[in-house]
Amino acid sequence: MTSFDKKIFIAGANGMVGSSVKRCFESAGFTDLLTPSSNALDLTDQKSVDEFFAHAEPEIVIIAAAKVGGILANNTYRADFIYQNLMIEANVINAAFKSGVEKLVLLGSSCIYPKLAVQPMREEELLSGYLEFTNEPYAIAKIAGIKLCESYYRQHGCNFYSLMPTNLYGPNDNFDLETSHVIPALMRKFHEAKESGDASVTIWGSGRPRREFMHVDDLAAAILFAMRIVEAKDIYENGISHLNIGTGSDVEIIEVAKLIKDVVGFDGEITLDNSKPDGTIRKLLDVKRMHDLGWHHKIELRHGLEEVYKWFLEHQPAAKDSAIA
Ligand code: GFB
Repeated sequence: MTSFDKKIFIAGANGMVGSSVKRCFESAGFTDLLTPSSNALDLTDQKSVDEFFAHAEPEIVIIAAAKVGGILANNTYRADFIYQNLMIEANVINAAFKSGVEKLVLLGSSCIYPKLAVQPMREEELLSGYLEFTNEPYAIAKIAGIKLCESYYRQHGCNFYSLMPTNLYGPNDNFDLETSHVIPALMRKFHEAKESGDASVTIWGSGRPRREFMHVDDLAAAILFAMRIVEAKDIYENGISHLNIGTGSDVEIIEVAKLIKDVVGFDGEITLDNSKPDGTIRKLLDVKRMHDLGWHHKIELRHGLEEVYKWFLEHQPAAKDSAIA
């Protein structure tokens, strides 16, 4: 069992994932959390990262820092997504190795799997086919991160491994309409349409793709669970390179749109903008391994959406102006 006085560095502690990890670890009783802001520590700068590790000497590292965004942001800012994510992962993982960190957990995304992967996607599907074009740069960077952890384990015996969450939503999400993921975008669109009495709200694509959505607090609980009981050797010696974290069920985008419309209380129509990309038609994770270990998600979609809408109402307009985490 991880003792409560371990010095834990949460990289990206101000983002949606990192802030949830911080809340979760604090309420579990961990007292020595290092949570520098991105202004205080630029993770894309190797020298700054090396100096931080030499000075702060964290014992455990959770990499929740990443350049993230929805389908359009991934497709548009392709260079930023691959460059920044590669730099963050390489700098933090190498610094963790050099300073003798006991355990490191890197977070990725279900978009690491091939576009046409067998559904639900088992961990073994990694690198079995070509990627979805819209998020290929981000996915390549995250696959590089997985392989960095695995390589530091295989060459140096480091206790470093990766967890791959499904599509996430939650408080502190990015509500910018161009760069956000679908849930915050639709929540804001339906809310603003309700406020201004609009007759309809337009959603991107055909509405037919399916996505698996998980509340970020379920991910934070999974990270804590894994940090306590999963070692790198449990993963790599079983022939896989990471563990999936998800709910095990998915919905059509049009269904989630109707759900959000209902939660927000918008009475109008939903129209489709087919000029926008659909992305992968389906990406449902197989979460059997985490279930077998004893972890299970707790927050069902409808309830999670209601909670996040409450949060949005309390935090707007600041939420609307939030930048990419
Ligand atoms: O959430 P989203 O941007 O992420 O889009 P992805 C999911 C689906 O919702 C796509 C549709 O089919 C979108 O076309 N959609 C409908 C919308 N209306 C909207 C809208 O107003 N905004 C947005 N953003 N989507 C990202 C990847 O893919 O998901 C990343 O690009 C990462 O690499 C992340 O893996 C979790 O699931 O398509």
